[in-house]
Amino acid sequence: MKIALLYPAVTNDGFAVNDIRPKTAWMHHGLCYISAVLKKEGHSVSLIDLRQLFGWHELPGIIKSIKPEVVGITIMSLDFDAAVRSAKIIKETDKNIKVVAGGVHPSLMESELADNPDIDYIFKGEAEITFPKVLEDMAGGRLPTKVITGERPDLDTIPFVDRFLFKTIEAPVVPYLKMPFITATAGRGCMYNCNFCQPAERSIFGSKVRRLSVERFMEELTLTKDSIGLNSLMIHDDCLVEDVKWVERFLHLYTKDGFRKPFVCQARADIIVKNPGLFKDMKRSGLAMLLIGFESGSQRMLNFLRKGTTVEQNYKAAGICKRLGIRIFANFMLGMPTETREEVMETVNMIKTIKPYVPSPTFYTPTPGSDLFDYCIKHDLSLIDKHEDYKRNPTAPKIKGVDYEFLRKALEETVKLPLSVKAARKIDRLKLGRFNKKKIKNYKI
Ligand code: B12
Repeated sequence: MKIALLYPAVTNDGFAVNDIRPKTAWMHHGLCYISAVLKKEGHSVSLIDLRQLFGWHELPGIIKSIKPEVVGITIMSLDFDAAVRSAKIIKETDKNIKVVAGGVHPSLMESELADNPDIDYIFKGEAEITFPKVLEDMAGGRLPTKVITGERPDLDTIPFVDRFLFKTIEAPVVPYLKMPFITATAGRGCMYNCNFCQPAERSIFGSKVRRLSVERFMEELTLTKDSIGLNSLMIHDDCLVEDVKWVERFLHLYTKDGFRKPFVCQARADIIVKNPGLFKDMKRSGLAMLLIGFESGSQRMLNFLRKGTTVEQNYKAAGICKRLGIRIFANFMLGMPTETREEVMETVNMIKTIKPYVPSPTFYTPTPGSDLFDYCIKHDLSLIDKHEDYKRNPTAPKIKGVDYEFLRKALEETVKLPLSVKAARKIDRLKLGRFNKKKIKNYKI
């Protein structure tokens, strides 16, 4: 069959601007996995990446030129409006095209799409096993039920992600990482229970974290290195380091196979404090930066968030990273329900003390499917009335009763970086600038 996969992520990124289509943008791993299985089954797959369009006016022409029988749209909560607008345009262009909505938002908020006449099927959960069967049914004239739930695959048995689906080049998360930079997922799910996320992740990926075997993951990296090149790597998993044995084996093979390329991944403060030796080994094998969910400098708030870490661990973990020379990308939130001004300032002081290479603040945003989202609804606290407000950037107010003027001022203090960090970032930017000019023109995908 002729399938088009549509990535509607223009809420954050916007359409192409200034008459230039973006050359760099990250790929969507969910769509790339789907593309890989569908191609393996013999389907023809194309991508409609809305970020590459100059505006909505281009979409009908693209649909007419591809002439897909099915369009699969992936939807994060913030991109809901762009996704349903795309579905409407697709149906107006050709009402015979079947539209399937999948991804995080349809998996968690099926009811918001149930009555939408432009969405034929709502796909919940993972797609690799079930979506091809749905297409087979459609091709054979058997109509699937409107709501479909995907079976969870054994990750070692599915094809590698299709790294050629997206035409953009992935740009490094921070300038000092060299291109070709690639993103990868080694597993799915998260064993922790933070209330700002769970049980959403469990309901999509199950309660048990599944990871590729290290051997299979290395096979994927080797293939990537040989086909598009690999000079730095970001592993997207929610918490890669939760499985210490997996990481140890990974380090062993990663260095043995001669990679030693800088990589970054996410971590938690408690794991760093409990396993400093692991992080020393990671640094030796190329770990360049850790994205750490510090979340708050207030113990009461960490408990309220069910984070399972302590403020003391936050400080200690930062100290360990500093000693090992691992840059810190610090994720933290302000404006949670019940948070006091003093607690906000505890977070500000923590970040000022940690002095991360990248301070990454968010205004707490209740996201569907999480217990804290339900709490906000129950207590009538949510100010979110448009899907686009699900973006977590510290811009728009999210929670009733929170003094956002105060938060903005508090935030200004956390992003005032010390001179040493500013200088390091400037040098990194200069290095990247030189690299871009030299290499990007010759970079073929
Ligand atoms: C990597 C990542 C990113 C990366 C890259 C995103 C990308 N383009 O892939 C970056 C850093 C850019 C990012 C940004 C954001 N992210 Co993010 N991100 C993730 C993360 C950690 C991994 C995503 C992933 O690759 N998963 C693995 C793949 C295989 O799973 P998948 O994409 O869900 O796809 C499978 C199924 O869902 C399904 N499926 C998906 N699409 C479709 C479509 C069809 C047709 C079908 C049939 C099936 C199907 O099949 C796929 C294969 O089995 C997830 C957490 C997580 N564990 O998933 C958060 C997550 C998706 N992000 C989240 C958020 C909130 C954001 C931001 C909004 C944050 C912000 N800045 O405000 C932005 C928005 C980005 C945008 N749309 O513009 C939330 C989404 C919550 C929600 N309800 O929408 C998550 C769930 C984190 C969380 N627990 O809160 N993110």
